Amino acid sequence: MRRRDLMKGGLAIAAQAVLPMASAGAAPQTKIPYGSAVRGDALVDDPDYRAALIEHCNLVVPEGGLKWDTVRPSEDRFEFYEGDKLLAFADQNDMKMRGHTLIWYASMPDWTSSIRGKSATEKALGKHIDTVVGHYKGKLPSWDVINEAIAEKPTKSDYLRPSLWLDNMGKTYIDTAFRRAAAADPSAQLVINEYDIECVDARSKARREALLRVVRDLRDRDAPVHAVGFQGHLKGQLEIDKEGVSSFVAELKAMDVDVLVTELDVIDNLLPADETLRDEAIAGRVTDLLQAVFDVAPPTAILTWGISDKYTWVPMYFTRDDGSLNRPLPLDRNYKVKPLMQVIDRFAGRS
Ligand code: 9MR
Repeated sequence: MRRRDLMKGGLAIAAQAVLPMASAGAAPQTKIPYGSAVRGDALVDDPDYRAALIEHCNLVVPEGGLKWDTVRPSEDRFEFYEGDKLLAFADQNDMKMRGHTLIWYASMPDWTSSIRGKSATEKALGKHIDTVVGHYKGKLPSWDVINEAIAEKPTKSDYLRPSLWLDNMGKTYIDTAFRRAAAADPSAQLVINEYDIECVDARSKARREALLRVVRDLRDRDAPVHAVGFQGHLKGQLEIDKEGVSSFVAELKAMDVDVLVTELDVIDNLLPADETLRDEAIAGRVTDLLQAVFDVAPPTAILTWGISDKYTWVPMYFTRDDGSLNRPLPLDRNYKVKPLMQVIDRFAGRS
C-alpha cells in the first residue's frame, strides 16, 4: 500500500449545520487522522502542551521547524534539529508527522536574496527539496510541497504569487517542485496548500478557480500532485461557501486529487465578546467547512494550526479591540476542551 493511502479513509457523513451553531450529526464510519501544528519551544517547556497533543492527536506538523529560515541558516547548512525533535516525539507517541513546507515565498532567509537567474534558482530549489525530503524519506507520509502559490487577488492573466521561484523559473517551478519531491520520496502524499479559499466572497471564489487551474495544469503535464490542502484559517465573520467548497472538492476528486484540512483555526477578532457565543460561532464555521468537504469526500486528514489558545499565530495580526484574548483553537489556554474540539472529534470519527 502506498504510504499516502494511510492518510485516506472515511465515508461521507450527513450532519446538519445550522449557522452559527455547531449541530450534532451522524458519525463517520472511518477514522480520519486529526493533528496539530506544534511549536518546538513549547514542546520542550510545557508538559501540559505535550500531554494535550498526546491525548488528542495522532498527527503533528511543525509550525515553523521545517521552513527555510530554520532549516537553511546558510546556503550549505541544513539544520534538522526542530524537525527531528518533533519526529522523535511523534514516534514515541504513535503519531505521524507531516512536513510543512518546501516552497513558500515567505520565511526565506536573507542569503536567498542573492540567488539570481533561472539555472541558479532551479539548482537551489532542487538541492533544498532533494536534501530535506531525502532526510525524511519514508518517515513523513505527507508534505506541503508548495504553500500559497496563488496571487492575493488572482485575475485570469495574473493568478500566481510573485516569488523568487516564479520570477526566475516561470510557472513550471511548481511542476519541478512536485517532480523533485516525488523523486526524493515516492511514498509521500504531495500537497499544494492554500488559504482564503473557503469563504463566501468573490476573492475566495477567484482563488479557488486559480488553484483549480494550477492543479489541472499539473495533472495535464503529469506532475505528481496528490492533494490540495485547505489551510482553513477561517474568518469568523464570513460565511463558508458550502456549495463552492463542495463543487471545488468534486472537481478535484474527478481528477483523482484528494483534499485535507491543514491549518484550521477561526480568526475571532470580529466575533462577539461573550465566550460561549464566540465558541459556538467558531464551531459553527468549522462544521460548515467540514460538512461541505465530507458531503463530497472525506479529507485525508484534519489539522488545526495549534491545539491550545495559549499558542496561536492569530494575535500577531488579529487582536481584538475589546482587549479580550483570541480563542481560535480547539482547547482554551488551560487546555479545556471547547466546542470546536467536539466538532473535530465528530468529523474525525472519534465520538
Ligand atoms: O503560525 C506561524 C507563525 O508562528 C510564523 O511566525 C509564521 C511565519 O513563519 O508562519 C505561521 O504559519 C503560517 C503557515 O506556515 C502558512 N499559512 C499561514 C500560517 C499563519 O500565518
